[in-house]
Amino acid sequence: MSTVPTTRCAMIALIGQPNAGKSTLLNAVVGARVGIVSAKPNTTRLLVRGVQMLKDTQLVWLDTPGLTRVQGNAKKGYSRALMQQAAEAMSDADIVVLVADVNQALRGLEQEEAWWQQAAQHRQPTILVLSKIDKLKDKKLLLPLLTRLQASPLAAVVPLSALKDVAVKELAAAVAKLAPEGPHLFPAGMVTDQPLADRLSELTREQILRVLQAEVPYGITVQTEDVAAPQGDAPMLINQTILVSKPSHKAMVLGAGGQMIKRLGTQARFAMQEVLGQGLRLELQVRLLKK
Ligand SMILES: Nc1nc2c(ncn2[C@@H]2O[C@H](COP(=O)(O)OP(=O)(O)OP(=O)(O)O)[C@@H](O)[C@H]2O)c(=O)[nH]1
Ligand SMILES: [Mg+2]
Repeated sequence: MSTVPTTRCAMIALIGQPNAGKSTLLNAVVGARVGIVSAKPNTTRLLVRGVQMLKDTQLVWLDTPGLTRVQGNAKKGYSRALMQQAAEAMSDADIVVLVADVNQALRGLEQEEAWWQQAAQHRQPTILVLSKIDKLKDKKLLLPLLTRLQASPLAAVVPLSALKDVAVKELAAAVAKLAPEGPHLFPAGMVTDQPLADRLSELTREQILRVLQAEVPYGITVQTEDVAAPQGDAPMLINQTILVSKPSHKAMVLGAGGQMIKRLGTQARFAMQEVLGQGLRLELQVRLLKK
């Protein structure tokens, strides 16, 4: 009698406040730049999927836009935001991973713990990630919290640093243990199902978020117009348009004497080269959206 090898597959939703480190964690587990990362809140706008293989288990991580806490009624605000922004990821997921910046959580612990307890009541197993532990000076502060959480319905609590690659493997192992049996959803070797053009647009938007002043990037969209394969000695050529909504933003994206767009272009090109594993030329133009 022949035995059919069992495979496992899980969809995992990464949920948490803006800036908690969800996209950094996604990139760390997948081992590639799949989601874009910046120090500004609300960097991620769309659902992004990243795929990780652990032996026979395929883990499909769903990165979501951060949830905004509504001032004055944290619980209500959280659940409303969950409904609106992360509902899709949550309903698709077999496992939910809540990501909370440990340094922030320790500042408003009562509210946070109430939310974690509530979130752990969902039908799927829920793991809590306490992120950015590299920034936590006094690690002893974690102990009473971890002890209290042992009594919660959370499937696991994992303190980690995605940036310094501390305990990221432990998280993946904890998740893999909960993965149900099932066929793999993505072919071997695929790290994301995001179309290449969108991924390249996001890499440029990432640089805009990192470099430009606070309010400017939020009104900006990047469109990939063309991706042309290398020809002879000429490398791959990518052409993108940065769409801005205000004339003042156009001036800021261009910078004095075109210095800013040159800098953005160089940095975005480096990121694209890393993702694509080859040299390329990037052409950027800025266009003002007509009202
Ligand atoms: N020190 C430290 N910083 C981190 C870590 N993980 C993320 N960060 C930083 O936190 C900031 C936000 O990271 P993101 O990964 O974009 O956070 P996010 O939760 O995806 O944010 P949104 O997409 O806005 O919801 C960036 O400046 C990251 O470099 C970590 O483990 N340690
Ligand atoms: Mg993000």
